[in-house]
Amino acid sequence: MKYRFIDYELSEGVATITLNRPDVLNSVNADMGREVQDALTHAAASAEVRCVLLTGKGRGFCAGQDLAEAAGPGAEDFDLGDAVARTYNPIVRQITSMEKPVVCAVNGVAAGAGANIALACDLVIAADTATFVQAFCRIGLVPDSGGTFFLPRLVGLARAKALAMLGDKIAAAQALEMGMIYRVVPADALEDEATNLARQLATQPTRGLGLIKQALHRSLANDLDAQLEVEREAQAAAGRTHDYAEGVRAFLEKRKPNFKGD
Ligand code: T3D
Repeated sequence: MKYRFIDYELSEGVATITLNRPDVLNSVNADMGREVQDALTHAAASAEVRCVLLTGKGRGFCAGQDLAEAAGPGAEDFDLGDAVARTYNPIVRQITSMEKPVVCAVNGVAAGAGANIALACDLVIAADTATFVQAFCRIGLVPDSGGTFFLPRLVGLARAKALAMLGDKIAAAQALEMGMIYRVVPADALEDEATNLARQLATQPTRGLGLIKQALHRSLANDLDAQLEVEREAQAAAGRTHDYAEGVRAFLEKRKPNFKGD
């Protein structure tokens, strides 16, 4: 697929997906939604890709649904549930089910679905100038894109309710302090820091990282007994990888491992 509203670049094992509608803070129209899904499908399937980096062009990360499109012709007959099913749910499912790490570099405001797509990623690194807004309540909507799932788990129910019902703009430092994101860096260092983080992850045992991600996600719905079984299964699978054999060999030979991702 030829992309109009995103950029896709592969370098050193990292597939960088850049949302590219900067004039409207990278808000998501239907075509951009399809392009992001196509790029994620490609990144998930490609053995060359060992980490995905999601970011935005310009002064925003993503302002959620393109409200001009949502209010366009035929809007009165439009079922927003269909839009969620067609655009946002697939993207969040792709990010969370991908068996490789997904880093999100939040370069500016992340609002509505844009905020929650960021929170669905595995490691969220933000510019110190970035902000997060659960903008949905401001226009009479409900957090989607996994917001009602991730927010209470990340920040607790009390703070999740306040964020979702007040729709306040939260600074990156506050998001970090709440446990919503992983790291905050100076804005002019974000690109380098996020790229280095993604490249570092791309040199790690990809299959093992995928199993870690899957096990941690499954823990959110499991009791301890079920989770111990998830860990047993994951360890069995990790133990069959070439990277595990290489990791142990490198340790015993007192050298750096050369992981291939399989
Ligand atoms: O509808 C469905 O399909 C269901 C799914 C819903 C999922 C959702 O994401 S619902 C939530 C949608 N998003 C929002 O409600 C956020 C709307 N945007 C804002 O509240 C503000 O723009 C921000 C807080 C994000 C940033 O504010 P600020 O002051 O930094 O920038 P700005 O001046 O408001 O925006 C800059 C431009 O981007 C501006 O255009 P202009 O005036 O320069 O021509 C603005 O209209 C445009 N823009 C920003 N967000 C959107 C947008 N255009 C379309 N859709 C947007 N979401």
